[in-house]
Amino acid sequence: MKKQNNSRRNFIKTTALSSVSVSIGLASAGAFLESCNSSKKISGNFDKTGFNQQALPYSFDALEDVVDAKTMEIHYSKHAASYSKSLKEAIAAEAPQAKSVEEVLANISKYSSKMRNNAGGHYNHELFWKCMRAKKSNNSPSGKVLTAIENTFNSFDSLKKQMSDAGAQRFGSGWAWLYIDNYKTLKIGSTPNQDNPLMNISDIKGFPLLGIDVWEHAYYLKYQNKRAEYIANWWNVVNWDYVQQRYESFI
Ligand code: MN3
Repeated sequence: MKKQNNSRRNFIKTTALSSVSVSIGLASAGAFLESCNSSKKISGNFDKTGFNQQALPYSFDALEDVVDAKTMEIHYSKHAASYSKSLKEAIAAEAPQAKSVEEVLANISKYSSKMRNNAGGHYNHELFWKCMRAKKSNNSPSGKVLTAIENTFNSFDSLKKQMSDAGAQRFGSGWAWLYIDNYKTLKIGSTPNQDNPLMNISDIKGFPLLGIDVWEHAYYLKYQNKRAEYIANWWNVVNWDYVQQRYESFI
């Protein structure tokens, strides 16, 4: 119940700050929360992910100060390409009717470990490339997503600290996430291997807004064992416009 109360408070706070939503009023907010509390499946209105690898939205050397070109090339054209290829094999064998990666992830407990590893791997990387752009100084969120971050974590710096810690403390390979749960509350967490918050078997559940790959293949050539340094630099290339689009598709 505490969670619901917190979420109600956050929602009302966010609502009060939004010029569009001021007229909704508390009665509607209550009805809204009732609908969130139902067993409705987690899904944003965001475009669903297909099974083919999409073109990288920038050149291999575009993030050079933060992610070196060689790492980007191997990561995209070898590691991520192989998740897409193996996912298509698993889809053909186990779920030929499936239309999107999202629907597979929501039912991932029904499938093989090959499906779990590669559906997760493909989805996570397709998201990861779009979550980055060329380095910007003072790179930071703005607009509604910043308001939500400040309401939830007090400050952008606090979000960075918590998500950096989640990534640094993930033992072995995995991902750290900023995601939005079914109560429309922002959360931070991490998952092992190629799991993600859309999987019905995940300990953390929600719609991913931003993810950082903390597998060694994402940083080892440039940073070797210094994962925390890779994460600290990575904040300079986060594409907050894209994170904002994902956020607005969900709220
Ligand atoms: Mn990777």
